[in-house]
Amino acid sequence: MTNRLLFLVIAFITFSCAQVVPPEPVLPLPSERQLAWHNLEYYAFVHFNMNTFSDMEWGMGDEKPETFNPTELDCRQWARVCKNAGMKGIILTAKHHDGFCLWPSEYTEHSVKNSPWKKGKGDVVRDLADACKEYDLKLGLYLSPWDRNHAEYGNEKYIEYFRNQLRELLTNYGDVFEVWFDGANGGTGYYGGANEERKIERQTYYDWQTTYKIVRELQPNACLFSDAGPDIRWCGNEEGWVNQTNWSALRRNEFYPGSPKYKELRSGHEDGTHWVPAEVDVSIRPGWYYHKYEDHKVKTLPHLLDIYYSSIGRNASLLINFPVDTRGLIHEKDEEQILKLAETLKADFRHNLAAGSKVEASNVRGNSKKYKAANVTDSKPETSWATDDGVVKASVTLDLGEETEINRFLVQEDIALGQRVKEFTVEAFINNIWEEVASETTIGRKRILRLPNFTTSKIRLNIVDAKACPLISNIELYKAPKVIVDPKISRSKDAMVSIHTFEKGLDIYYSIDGSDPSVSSKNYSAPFVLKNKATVKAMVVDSETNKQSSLAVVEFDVAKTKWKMAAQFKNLERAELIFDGDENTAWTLRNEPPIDFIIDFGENLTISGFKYLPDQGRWNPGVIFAYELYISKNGKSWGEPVSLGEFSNIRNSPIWQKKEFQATTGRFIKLRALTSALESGKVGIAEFDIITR
Ligand code: FUL
Repeated sequence: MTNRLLFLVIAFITFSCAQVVPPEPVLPLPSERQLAWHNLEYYAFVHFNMNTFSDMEWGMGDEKPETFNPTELDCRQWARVCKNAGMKGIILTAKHHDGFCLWPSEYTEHSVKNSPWKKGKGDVVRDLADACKEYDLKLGLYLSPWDRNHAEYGNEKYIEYFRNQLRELLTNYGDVFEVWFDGANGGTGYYGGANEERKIERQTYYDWQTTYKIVRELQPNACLFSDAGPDIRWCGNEEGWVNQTNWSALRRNEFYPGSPKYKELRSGHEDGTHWVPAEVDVSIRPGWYYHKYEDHKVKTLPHLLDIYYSSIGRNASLLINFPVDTRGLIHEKDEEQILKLAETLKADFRHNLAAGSKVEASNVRGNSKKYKAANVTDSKPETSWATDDGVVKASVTLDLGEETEINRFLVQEDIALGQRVKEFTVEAFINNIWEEVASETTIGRKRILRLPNFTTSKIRLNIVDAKACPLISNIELYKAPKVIVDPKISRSKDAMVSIHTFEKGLDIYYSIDGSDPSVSSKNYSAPFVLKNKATVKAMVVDSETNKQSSLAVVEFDVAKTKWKMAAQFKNLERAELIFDGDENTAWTLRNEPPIDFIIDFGENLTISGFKYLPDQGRWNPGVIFAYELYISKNGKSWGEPVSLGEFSNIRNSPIWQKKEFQATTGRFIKLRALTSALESGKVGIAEFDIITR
């Protein structure tokens, strides 16, 4: 190119760029600190404090500092797990509702300084701050506004105390990226020995504006979290999701910590006045704190994947909690599951199939290069495709150049200029016809659609409605491999065996003769009848990749088709739940033990053992401890128990219990629950089964 030509080209580009007017921002806008926070996306919560040792979720405040005594506390292990999981930071419960402080606060004696851990010389906040630095993670702090230990809770003096503690935390531990203020506030407590109920005026007691100023002054880059922001809002549930429609805008002044309209936090407001994006907080176990009895209830990979796609995939950030255990470590089972999630996400987003595609749009702002369609695939978040003012209906088409199989569609708006899109669809060019594969509402910072697999050579994003001209910064396409986890095998009362996979389109091979199934075994297509005693083994295979799950094995005894609860109970329909083959339904009795459960098998059976699964609900409402078991031919004369004793450790480990005894023939069985394993004194049954000879 001659110099003159080069000059003309440069002059033309400069001229045409100068011509195009940038899109007006759509209010409200995120602040710099919020934009930085958005980019973190995924980070950890750690609930570890006095409750870990008192085995509670909400301590009363009268716990003794001597009780806090982790044996192997290692914040570097937490940091290592979080780093390996792909998380960007850790938020620690420096003080929970029971008031115990993980740092040696100079304003209270109720802290680590009076615990045996490190002979009172320890500081968990310091240890974590150091570990985060070492592993290049951000540090966040949870300071409970409610304090069931403090004598002055409810009056002005407590607010002073709370703010002093906040100052300590925000001054002594380096940079803090997020300050977490819980909405749970006021109620019964120890309160320095008063042991009473203290109600506070949620909207005024804390004078939050003054507290926020302290955070701004000491940690100007920290985002403030609460039900009402001001920077980040709660997502309105603790299960791990936001609504598909999710605005980062909120009519913030209508909210305060603990306000009753929390369900609106799941969607934000289209006409929100402030930028207050949602953060999804969820624990990897049912509880926030560690309880041994939840060791078998760590969320599985499919569940964690659902959470990921229902939070980060829906314009929210994700805060997954680890209930650090009494050793002071993230439990092995929690680590195993979170790493499985990390590995699966890596595979899901390994190859961006949109890269290198030819991109065209129905309208480009000022016909300029600056807002050109190809900006959506240039992997630069700062460049976007935009349309002319007034053009909200517009589409951008990616020509992939060849038939490509896809099942994930990822799209992002340039939120620095506000969240705009109200409605969009995705179409694919399948067999020479444009077919709609998704119809959705908001996008925001990131939207990821999990779609069924389809093959296409072109894909199109249609913006159907927006607050103003759309600004799309990024589109990515993926083909995530199928998730291969063990299948679930169950049998209903009417003897039908079902085998379930997490994903559709996978093959299940099974056997009922005890042999290990292979790809030449029976292929499962629908529930089948299994009346007799048999062991069902099943595995899942992805025929495309030949990837196999490990074996799921369930031993079934005789079917329960004819079984009836023969004892006299008011609520006999509930009794059916213990035969239904569903471990998640249970029958809990109102009365306290001793209680006799008498079952009529409808025929004589020779029995050499029984199995009992207690209620699997979060709070284990009914668990039998001591028992006796009788067998009778006529349901009247029972004789001596064939088995008696206790389900040792059932409170801590409410898993299947199995008891064997000398084979005895009879038509009736009586399980006498003698005592409960719980303080509530209640007993119940999720599933009951027998072992026949
Ligand atoms: C709730 C608290 O009451 C729970 O104990 C837990 O800390 C959770 C993150 O927030 O509101």
